[in-house]
Amino acid sequence: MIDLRTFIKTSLPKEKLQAPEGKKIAILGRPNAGKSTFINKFIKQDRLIVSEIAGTTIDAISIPFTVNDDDFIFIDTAGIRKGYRYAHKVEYFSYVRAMHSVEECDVVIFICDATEGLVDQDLKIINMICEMGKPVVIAFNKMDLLSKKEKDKLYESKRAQSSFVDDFIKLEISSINGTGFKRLFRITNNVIDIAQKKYTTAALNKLLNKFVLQSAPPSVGGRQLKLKHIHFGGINPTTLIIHSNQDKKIPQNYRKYLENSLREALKLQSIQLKLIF
Ligand SMILES: Nc1nc2c(ncn2[C@@H]2O[C@H](COP(=O)(O)OP(=O)(O)OP(=O)(O)O)[C@@H](O)[C@H]2O)c(=O)[nH]1
Ligand SMILES: [Mg+2]
Repeated sequence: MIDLRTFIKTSLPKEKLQAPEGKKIAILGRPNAGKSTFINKFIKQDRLIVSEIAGTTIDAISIPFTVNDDDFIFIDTAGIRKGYRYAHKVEYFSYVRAMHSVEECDVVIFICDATEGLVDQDLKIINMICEMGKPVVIAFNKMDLLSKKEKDKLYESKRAQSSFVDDFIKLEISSINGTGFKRLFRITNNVIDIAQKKYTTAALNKLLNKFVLQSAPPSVGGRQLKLKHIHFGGINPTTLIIHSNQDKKIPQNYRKYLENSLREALKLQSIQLKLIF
């Protein structure tokens, strides 16, 4: 009788399987938001199990696909529920795998169940992704279930109007119907390009000079604050380093002014920006 080890050895392909290449898009959200449904509909195949029972997906799964000869990979992840830390081992493992997918990816599409709106747990997950420096696009899913009035309410909630949520691109989709997909994909792809952009010192200095002219730096402790130059430090998060004559003493509101001005000029909506003084 052929033993199991020999059977497996002879059945496996001889060449090592190549890991698929392409831009990685991780799909995150709470359980039941419609993450797997979204991917299935997008790639027009029933690759992933979908059900109305929350917690269907328990491991991160990569799905390669191409659009106009460009390679991409969706990473489906398990929904992250409130209280996952204290939950069963399987759920904690699912959470760790989802976060590992964020580490690996170029961008996250955060799927929010629009019938429930943005809840605290959504903001918590988005915040964890931000702390890992990755860009996030928010997609309100299940829009087919919302009335006109409910759609308006989606943006009127306190959370949706917070300055935190304001920093992200928000789009509407229905994963059952496939509506909103083209726009979501085009914008997500664009976000990847901007998030991976490297900036020259010359271009950044030109911007800094403009901002300083628009609003002069204040005096700190009787000394005029001088911003000398700015240079690029890396991506994910987009890191910019500003040199001045009194790095420690730059007032918070002037830091915020520079941050907002840079965000706007470099079109960094949905992209994490880190300023080092
Ligand atoms: N009406 C409507 N239902 C949707 C839509 N997207 C998903 N659903 C339903 O929502 C339920 C959950 O979908 P899933 O794709 O399994 O959700 P998931 O986010 O992958 O969930 P977990 O794997 O548990 O994290 C299923 O019953 C879907 O049919 C949508 O756009 N419209
Ligand atoms: Mg799923």
